[in-house]
Amino acid sequence: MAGDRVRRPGEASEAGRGASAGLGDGIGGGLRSGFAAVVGRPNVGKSTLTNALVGEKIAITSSKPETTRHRVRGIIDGERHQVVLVDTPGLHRPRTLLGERLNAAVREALADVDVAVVCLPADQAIGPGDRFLLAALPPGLSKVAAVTKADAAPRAALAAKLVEVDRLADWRAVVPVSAIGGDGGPGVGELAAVLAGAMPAGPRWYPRGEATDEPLEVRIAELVREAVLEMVRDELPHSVAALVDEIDLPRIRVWLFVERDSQKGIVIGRRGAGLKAVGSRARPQIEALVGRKVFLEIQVKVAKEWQRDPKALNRLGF
Ligand SMILES: Nc1nc2c(ncn2[C@@H]2O[C@H](COP(=O)(O)OP(=O)(O)O)[C@@H](O)[C@H]2O)c(=O)[nH]1
Ligand SMILES: [Mg+2]
Repeated sequence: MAGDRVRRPGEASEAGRGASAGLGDGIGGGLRSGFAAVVGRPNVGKSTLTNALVGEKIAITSSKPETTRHRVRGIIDGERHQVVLVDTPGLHRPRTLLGERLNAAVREALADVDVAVVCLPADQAIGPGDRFLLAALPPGLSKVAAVTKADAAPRAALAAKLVEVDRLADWRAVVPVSAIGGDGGPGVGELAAVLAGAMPAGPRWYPRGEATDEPLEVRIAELVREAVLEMVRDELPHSVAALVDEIDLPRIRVWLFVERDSQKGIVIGRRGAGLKAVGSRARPQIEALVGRKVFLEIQVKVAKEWQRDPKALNRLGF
């Protein structure tokens, strides 16, 4: 890192670097490169699959819907290809201004990709949500079906599901994948190869070996939010937002926003036990990310109705 002080999101910083870096080894080299949007209903395994394809945790995951709140880019690098994956929030019927902005983010992510990876879980029926999503894809966009959570369905059910999915749309390929467990998991390598083959001739959009273009502050805030999601249940997950206020290593100050005083109590816990649990879960992952020991200072703030407040949403980066 250039210095130990990192700027806050929104300010110009090294992390804000655009997608134009690394154009050196260009089209002449026979390289295939492009963008693939990972789409699907909430909770179908988009972020887990993105991480498995990239080979590094770049997007947080959880069993709670709406875990992914912004577009996360992950990069698959090969000798002769580069696939930029765009993990998206699930497309759904919006209930709040936050929900509307999440949907807008998905539509924007789809506008100029080369292929859509449509995630359909093997252990759930295809429903109106999936059809809504398929209909919302830009016409003519190349589509690959990832039948996710293949490990969660019995063999016969998986075979029937693959046939059902195959009939649903005009796919470039239908690939069953299981993204949990080490080393990617069954189908992940095959899907990566299909995506590489779907890319047009083009330059390397990102420097080789870069797993994501997510700013460090965002990755840290996300790891803290994931730790909170792990701890809480029910409606609270939707109420939590995290923002890195300052990085002054080894000290990192994070603000956790909740919507009500009662939620503040839940997150902090008895004698701070809740916050302590959040810290011990997130800290090792953050230390691995920055490559040194850190002190996490987490402050819980109540921001009433932040999900419906345009100013608060802007501040949190939505
Ligand atoms: N059994 C199984 N569970 C998975 C798999 N992929 C994801 N999950 C679980 O499904 C839930 C939602 O995953 P996530 O990636 O956050 O879904 P997203 O909302 O579509 O991004 C989490 O609890 C994951 O652990 C998989 O391949 N197999
Ligand atoms: Mg997700």
